[in-house]
Amino acid sequence: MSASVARSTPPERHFSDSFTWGVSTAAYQIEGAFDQGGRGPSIWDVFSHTPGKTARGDNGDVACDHYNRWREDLELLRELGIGAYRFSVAWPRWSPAGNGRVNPEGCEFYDRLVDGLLDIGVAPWLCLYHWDLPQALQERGGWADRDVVERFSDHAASVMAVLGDRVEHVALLNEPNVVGLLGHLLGLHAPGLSDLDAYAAATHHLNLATGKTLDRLRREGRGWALGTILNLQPVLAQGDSEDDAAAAALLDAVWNGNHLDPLVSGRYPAATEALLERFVREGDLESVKRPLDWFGLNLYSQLRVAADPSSLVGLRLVEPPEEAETTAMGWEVAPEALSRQLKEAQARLGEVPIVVTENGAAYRDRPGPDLEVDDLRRTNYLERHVREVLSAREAGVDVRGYFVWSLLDNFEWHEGYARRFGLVYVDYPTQRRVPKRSFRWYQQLVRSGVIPRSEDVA
Ligand code: IFM
Repeated sequence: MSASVARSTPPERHFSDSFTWGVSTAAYQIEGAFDQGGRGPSIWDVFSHTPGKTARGDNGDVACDHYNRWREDLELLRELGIGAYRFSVAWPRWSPAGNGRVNPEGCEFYDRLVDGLLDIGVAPWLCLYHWDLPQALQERGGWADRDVVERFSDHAASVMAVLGDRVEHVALLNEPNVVGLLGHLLGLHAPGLSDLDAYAAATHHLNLATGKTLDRLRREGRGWALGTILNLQPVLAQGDSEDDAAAAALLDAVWNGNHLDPLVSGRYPAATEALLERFVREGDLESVKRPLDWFGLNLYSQLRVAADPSSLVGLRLVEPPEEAETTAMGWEVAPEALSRQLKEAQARLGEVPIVVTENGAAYRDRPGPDLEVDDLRRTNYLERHVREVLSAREAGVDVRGYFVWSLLDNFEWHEGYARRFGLVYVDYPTQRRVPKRSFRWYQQLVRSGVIPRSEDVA
């Protein structure tokens, strides 16, 4: 064999062809067109239009204008070469008042999007709720009102009646823990409440909606792969004291346990049971404990916590150590958290396959003269996290896919547009899209199944 042939032997693949590579987005963060096509107002329209709620008063009115530019965005997906695209259906675009009355233009938009994805060979992964509750439902109590469980289940059935002939993978809720905590207790996200009862009620109703809707969609017998998505993070105690350990256990119960525990064991964590049980009716928890066809894990970082008797809840979040690398969100870069969380989730879920439905990093990207972005730090973040996926697989975790958050820079909720997560830079004034280094890195990974070194991709 000649030396040139020997040199051209491709490196051994890290991932086989059956592994799903994707990117994730969410309706409110990219669509814009808030008053186009019969869309109704969502809680995020109201929240982001309330002075002082978002950085610089940013809102999703225009966002990436994806509603009008989706064809161009599909071209990016094609160029990227991924097998799957996770997007969410905006409930107020589908049913403006959230009462089941369907908006034909909204339906048509998603109908065309799904067809467009299939035309380019990309599997649509549909998420039924990514935080944009119709404002009309909020006015009736939103997630804190038990009636929302039925409304969500009707909505899910309505969406799947139209799109379910072409969509196989369906995620029910995206990150209910963030909806509960940031939206109902910390007041940082829509609907902007800081109310312990509202938090407890919303937490339980989000869980109940998951269980009841799983049953409802399963009863249709259409063979959909039904899953749901949690944002989980390892919680580290700051010191060795018992108090710090107790603080970590409490935060773990609140952040990770309040949604994962009832799903897998039909119980709330001991630490939060008393708070939540006021909203639990007979039979509820049996309806929440459901086997999933797949579980979606969103992971970005890990949390550090210390006991703090002066705080209302007895604990405080601790900043990452000075030497730690952080992203523009202030989140610690801790790739090992991903393999750790994958192993823990698998141990809790049993045989359920896991998909990393979000992972990515925000930086304040500085574009060059032609708007090109050399985002080596993001590329490196992704490389290190994908290596952790590989190591979790080697350790026996059944990880079937990985989705980068996100395809495009977009509206990062109360942080607005300055925090960029995209593989593609969006110049908001012109809406020009420019793929970054991380895009090309991901493209190579997807094509070859081999993890490229971030420095090797220009
Ligand atoms: O942008 C969000 C997304 O909507 C939900 N998961 C976390 C991302 C980054 O904060």
